[in-house]
Amino acid sequence: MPQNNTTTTRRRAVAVAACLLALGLAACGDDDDTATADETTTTEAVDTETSTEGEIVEITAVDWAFEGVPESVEAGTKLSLTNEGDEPHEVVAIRIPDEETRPVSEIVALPEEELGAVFGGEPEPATVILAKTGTTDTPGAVVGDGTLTEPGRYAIVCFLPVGADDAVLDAAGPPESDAPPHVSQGMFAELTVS
Ligand SMILES: [Cu+2]
Repeated sequence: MPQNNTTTTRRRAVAVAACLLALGLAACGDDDDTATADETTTTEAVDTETSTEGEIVEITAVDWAFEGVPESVEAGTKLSLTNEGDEPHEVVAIRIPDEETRPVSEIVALPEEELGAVFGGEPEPATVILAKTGTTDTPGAVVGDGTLTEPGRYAIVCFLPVGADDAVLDAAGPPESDAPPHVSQGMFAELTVS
């Protein structure tokens, strides 16, 4: 595994964590180009990955909701994101602390400061997968590789701003937008890893 990939992943995770705490800003842009290199390998490498890691669950994004999210999956399951909407979408998968029992639908509606309390102030997504319109996993995973390894409840959320186009996934830095994030339009789901 390339060394600089780890660094980039880490940076991205921190950026996403900051975004989570600033839900209203929806400032979750892709600030690196490393994912582009993965494009050619992700779609065709499915067979080898399933044999070792287990199932791949294909989630579909529309404007603005997730479809095909199972209630629960086994640890080691890998997520894939197909975008059938007219805007770019992302899967941000964040493990919910065990002591938190409220459903995701309540958690995502919390004010920023309470949201910070839920995730201990520094939520680090287990994985983040980006998908431009009309694609599957393009550019793909920018945090982790789409695999959920730790059992528990996960929030599946999209923080991209309403009205954005695919360029936000290529932009350096967060998108400049005052538009509400997709999560505010109902683009969230709950998934249990067992
Ligand atoms: Cu979205």
